[in-house]
This record gives sequence, C-alpha cells and structure tokens, in this order.
Amino acid sequence: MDVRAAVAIAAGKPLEVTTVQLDGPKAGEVLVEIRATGICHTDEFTLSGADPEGLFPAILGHEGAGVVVDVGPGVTSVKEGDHVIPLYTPECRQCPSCLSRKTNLCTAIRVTQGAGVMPDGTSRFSLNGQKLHHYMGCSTFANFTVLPEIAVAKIREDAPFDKVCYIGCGVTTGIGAVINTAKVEPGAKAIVFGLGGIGLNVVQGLRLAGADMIIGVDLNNARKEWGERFGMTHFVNPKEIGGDLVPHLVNMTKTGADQIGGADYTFDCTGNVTVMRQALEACHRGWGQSIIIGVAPAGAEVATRPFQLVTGRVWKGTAFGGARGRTDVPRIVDWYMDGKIQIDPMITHTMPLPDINKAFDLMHAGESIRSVVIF
Ligand code: NAD
Ligand code: 022
Ligand code: ZN
Repeated sequence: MDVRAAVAIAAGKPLEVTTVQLDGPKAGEVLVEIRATGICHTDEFTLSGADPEGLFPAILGHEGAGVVVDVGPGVTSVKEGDHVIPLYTPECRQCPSCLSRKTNLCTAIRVTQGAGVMPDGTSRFSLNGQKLHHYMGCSTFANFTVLPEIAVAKIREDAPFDKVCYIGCGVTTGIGAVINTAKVEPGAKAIVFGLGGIGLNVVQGLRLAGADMIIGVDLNNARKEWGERFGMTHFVNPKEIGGDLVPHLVNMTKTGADQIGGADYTFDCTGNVTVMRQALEACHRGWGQSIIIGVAPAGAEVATRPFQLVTGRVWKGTAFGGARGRTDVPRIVDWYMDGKIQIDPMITHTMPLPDINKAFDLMHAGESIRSVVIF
C-alpha cells in the first residue's frame, strides 16, 4: 500500500515527506495506522549523522500512537481496531531477560531491530523499489507502519493519540526512572539535572512518589517555571551560583541532624558526561543513587574517583525508564486519564507531517519541550 512518510534519505539532510510503499503484516506482525508521533532527541541524533549505528535511508520516529488496522497470521494479543502505542523496547515475556524479572531489555528481536529490519530480516518499507530501514522497531514518521506483535502496548480507546504518543518514550522514561529504576520513597530528596522533555517527567514522577525536596538544575532560566509547574521545589542555574555546583547542591540538602548532605536520588537528563559526574557526586554518602537517563555522544566516557562508590554511592542507568512496555504503558495511560500525571502542557508544538522538519528546528533552538505531528 501507499503511505505518507517523512524519509531520512541521508545523514544531515532534512526529512523528505513523500509517498512510500508498505507491505502488509507477516506472521506475528501488526499493521498500525499512526495517528500522532512525538519527535524525540534520538531521532535528531540519528538524523544528524552523530549516531554511529544510524542507517539510511530510513523512516525514523519512535514515539507514536495509533490503531491496529490488520494483523498477520498467529497474532493473538491485539486485533483490528485496538488502540496501541509502539514499543522500541519490546516485551516478549519469554526471553531470558523478560523471564529474569531483573531487566526490561527484552532480547527477542534485538539484533534485527538494531539492523533496521523486521524479525524475519526484511523491511516492509520501500521507495520506488529501494528498501527503506525501519527505526528502533517503530518508524512512526509514517501514517502506517508494521510492528512485531510484542512491540505494541494495547491502550484504552478514550485516550487522545496526540497526547499519549508521548508515553511511547519521554513520559515513560522520566516517570519510570523514578518508580522502576530508583524506586524513590516518600520523603526523599532528589536532584534532576536537565529540565527538558525527560527531566520534567522525572520531576512529576518524583512528586507522584512523594519526594519532599525536588531540586532542578538547568542552564536555561526559562526552565525554572517549567519545573515548578510539575512539582520542583528548588531551582539552581549552575552559571549563577558563583562557585562549584556539587558543594552548593550538597549544602542545599543538609538538614538539622544530617550535616553530611547529598541527595537520596539524582537523575541525569542531559546526556552530558560532566553532568553525570556531578550527579553522582551530589548523592548522599552511604546510600545515594544516581540514575543516568541521558544518552551521551558516541564514544564519550564517564569518570569519578572510586572513593565515591566505595563510600556507598550507586551509579545506575535506565532504558525506557525500566518499563515493561506491554504491561506498564497501559497503566501510565490510565494515570494520565485519571489526572495523576500531566502531559498536555509539555506538548508545546503540534504540526502536520509536511512541517515535521520544523520540530527539529524548535528542538535545536531549545524552544520546544515536545513537538507532536498529528497525521
Ligand atoms: P532536552 O533538550 O529537552 O532537555 C535537556 C535539558 O538539559 C535542557 O533544558 C538543557 O538546557 C539542559 N542542560 C543541558 N546541558 C546542561 C548542563 N550542563 N547542566 C544543566 N542542564 C543542562 O532533552 P530531553 O528530551 O529531555 O532528553 C534528555 C536526554 O535523555 C537526551 O540525552 C535523550 O537522548 C535522553 N533519553 C534517554 C532515554 C533512555 O531511555 N535512557 C529515553 C529518552 C531520552
Ligand atoms: C529514546 N532513547 C533516547 C531518546 N529516546 C533511547 C536510546 C537508547 C536506549 C534507550 C532509549 C537504549 C538503552 C540501551 C539500549 N538502547 C540497548 C538495548 C539492548 O541492547 O537491548 C537501545 C534501544 C533500542 C535501539 C538502540 C539502543 C534501537 O532500536 N536501535 C532500546
Ligand atoms: Zn525518545
């Protein structure tokens, strides 16, 4: 069939909005009509050419929501008409990783997903007979896409596509990092580095978890108001404190009885390795945990003195907020529909598919929290 898509022809070039061909779903696959998609940093990272694993030509996009319109042989968990969110981290419930209960990083289709093809090793997308790569197993920058059954989460039908698409990456990553990865408890003190599309969701996750002190750190003063809107209690701009950031933050977290100071939990939502070190070192001695969410540039390395770890600080990372997509994503949609979490104000820009390149311009300018294409 013919579908409308934004094609990443080559690294560093704008997306080309055109008609491409999509083959129907094979065994274990579903055809989904994408109704809305967010534009996330990793799409930009790949399009720019900075991602060494980026494949071209490809249909990017991994933050979508839509409706199942056809299913291939053997599909049992979803049917035509079901509303779904594509999952770049699938959940097969059968591989050693899923069965371990210790990680959300399902390995069932990992190799083919990374190679930009469906689990049978072929692509469903083509342009004038030339193969197009799938992206992160999702390819949501098209009004129809084919996905493995294990890579869709079935959601309630009253949820608006143009909002819940954000649960496909940013919302789940931020809230999940707090709840699944850090397991933050009521009364905790936390620091969030970077108040963008991920950090603001960490902030609202911390409020949901009952944290007492939520310090936001950002170089952009415009992000102070944003943080406060979702539960941030204190704001620090590293450029404006006239001294080192880590001791400043540690001081802020000191309370009467505890003059050691440091946060119970810190989160890097910048992808900057210097910030990652600051986030670890701003943790409380003996128990503080620092969670890396940001994706650093290719080849980057993190450093600290081993003493930081020997004295009980814990360094962790998280992918997709540690969420098991088919199980956890429908619950997060419920939280949104029940008013427990907010999404609408973070979607600062919407546009039709032909204007998708504007979303990348807004991201570069730091003007948007999230842009969403509505098909
Ligand atoms: P964003 O650009 O919207 O936000 C980043 C924020 O960090 C901005 O407000 C910026 O001003 C601030 N910042 C930059 N440098 C800083 C510094 N040195 N100190 C303090 N603040 C600084 O980006 P985002 O959409 O929120 O994404 C953040 C990161 O999370 C990206 O690296 C993205 O790739 C990553 N991410 C990871 C996962 C995962 O599963 N691990 C999922 C989604 C996104
Ligand atoms: C999403 N991300 C950043 C912005 N939006 C993001 C990028 C990478 C990962 C998670 C989120 C990630 C962490 C660990 C892995 N990935 C490896 C997973 C594994 O090996 O099992 C990751 C994922 C997908 C892909 C590449 C890397 C891909 O499909 N190409 C989850
Ligand atoms: Zn993303």
